[in-house]
Amino acid sequence: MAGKIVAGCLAPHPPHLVYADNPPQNEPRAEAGWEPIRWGYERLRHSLARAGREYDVIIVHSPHWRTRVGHHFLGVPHFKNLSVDPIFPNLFRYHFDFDCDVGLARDIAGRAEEKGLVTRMMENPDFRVDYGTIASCHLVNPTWDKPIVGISSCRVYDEYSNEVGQAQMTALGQATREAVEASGKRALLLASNSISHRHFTREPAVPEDMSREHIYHQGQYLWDLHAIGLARDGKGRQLFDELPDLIDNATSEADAGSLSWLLAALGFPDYPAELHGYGTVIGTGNAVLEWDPDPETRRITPRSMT
Ligand code: 2X7
Ligand code: FE2
Repeated sequence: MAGKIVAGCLAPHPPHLVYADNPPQNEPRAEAGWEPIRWGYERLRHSLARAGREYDVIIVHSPHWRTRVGHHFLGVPHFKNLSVDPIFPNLFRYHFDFDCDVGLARDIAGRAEEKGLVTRMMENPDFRVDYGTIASCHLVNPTWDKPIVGISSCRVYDEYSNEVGQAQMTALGQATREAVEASGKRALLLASNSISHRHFTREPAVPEDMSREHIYHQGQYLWDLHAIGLARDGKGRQLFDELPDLIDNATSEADAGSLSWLLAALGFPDYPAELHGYGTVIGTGNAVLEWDPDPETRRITPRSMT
């Protein structure tokens, strides 16, 4: 049987969300915080738990595993270590312990090479997996009962141009889709990405003090709404084509290519995404979005507001 993409999700990774969840794997403790996004993740998990949505593997593309030469893939069957956010070590010191689907990773890498990309398997068993990979996977599947394919973000957008970045992410997305179909597996794809990314430079004394949380800049907020609107309207191709403008104008970490990779893997969806939640974290815009390629299981809340 041919494999398939069960869902593709925009799954942002602010470490604050994991901190506020208080899972046993994370050392720091929080009182609460950032509920609009964390409730969005609850809704996403509920949606993925419905009949017909079962998946065998999670494939995640993360902005915080940045590689200068090529697209790297986690290449060890099991990883166990401590992941620390270098900016927020007070919020994120997470003890991870999970399996990787190295076979599928190798196949994606091989197909990407055939399309002209440089790739590399990351085979250091002591590698400290980045917090972008860990946070998104934790928030979507806190039991970690599925193997992971982890993909780095190659700095092509910075080192070359947005155009080269978009072209490489298209190839990487297509390679991912082809490898999933050839594998016979059901895959869940996660683009670990915020949208707008202008953020505070001072942390409140209590990081989860929600009286201090708000959007940083109205222009950034409008970019968030525009990107979410395109996703909800089924304009995946337009969203992809406008990502270079978003990158340049919304200080966005979409220059990591995660969302471009996802849209390409989904074949630039012309069907709507479900918005599970939206909110800010230290002023950055974060949406939890889900594209379900299967019209039989797709559930969309009708849009009645712009
Ligand atoms: O990496 C992040 C992020 N993308 C957004 C908000 C806060 C912290 O870290
Ligand atoms: Fe980030």
